[in-house]
Amino acid sequence: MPFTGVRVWLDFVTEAEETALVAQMDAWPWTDSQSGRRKQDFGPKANFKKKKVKAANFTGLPALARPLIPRLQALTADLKDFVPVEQCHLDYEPSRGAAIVPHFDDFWLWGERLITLNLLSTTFLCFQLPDEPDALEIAVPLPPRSLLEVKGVARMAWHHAVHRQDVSQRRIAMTWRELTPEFLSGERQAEGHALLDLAATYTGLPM
Ligand SMILES: O=C(O)CCC(=O)C(=O)O
Repeated sequence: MPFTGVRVWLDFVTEAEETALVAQMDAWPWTDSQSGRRKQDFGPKANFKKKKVKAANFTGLPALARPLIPRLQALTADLKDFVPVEQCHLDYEPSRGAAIVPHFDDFWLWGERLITLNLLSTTFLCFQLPDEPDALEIAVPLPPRSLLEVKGVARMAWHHAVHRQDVSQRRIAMTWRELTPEFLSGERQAEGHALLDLAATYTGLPM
């Protein structure tokens, strides 16, 4: 199995921007999540098993993302049409043993490209094949303030994880997800476009 589809850009934000982003996040409540993580979500509420999605309490992406989205769209010609409909903040602290187990992100609602801004400390996003997790692991280093894109084979065929031992200091991941073609131009485009309009208000608060 080839390993392609991962790119990392260093220094996507400055140290001053990082400090301001984290201060803004910490001014909002964090919600306890699985495996010692805490989270803040800005996005539609989805039932992945029943394939149902609704805006529910979604009030848009947060204002802090407004300058970052055009910046990431300008990184490559390929990212020009990346329009996020969800932003999720995950807070990892070593004292809570925070981690995320190997998994795929959903394929029905979330599109091919996952984009993550890594804040505060270095960690590794580790990739392994679901059928042979012990055979090989590819650890992608993520320095603070770097931006990661996962797409293609890395997104579709490889599980990704953050291991507990790779969280040595507080670390925050800010992840943006796009919609699948079904919601952009296919059968469910009316639903998809309503969610995109909401996302683009940049008036969101964590749900
Ligand atoms: O913390 C990370 O960088 C990965 C997060 C992740 O895998 C997810 O949100 O599905």
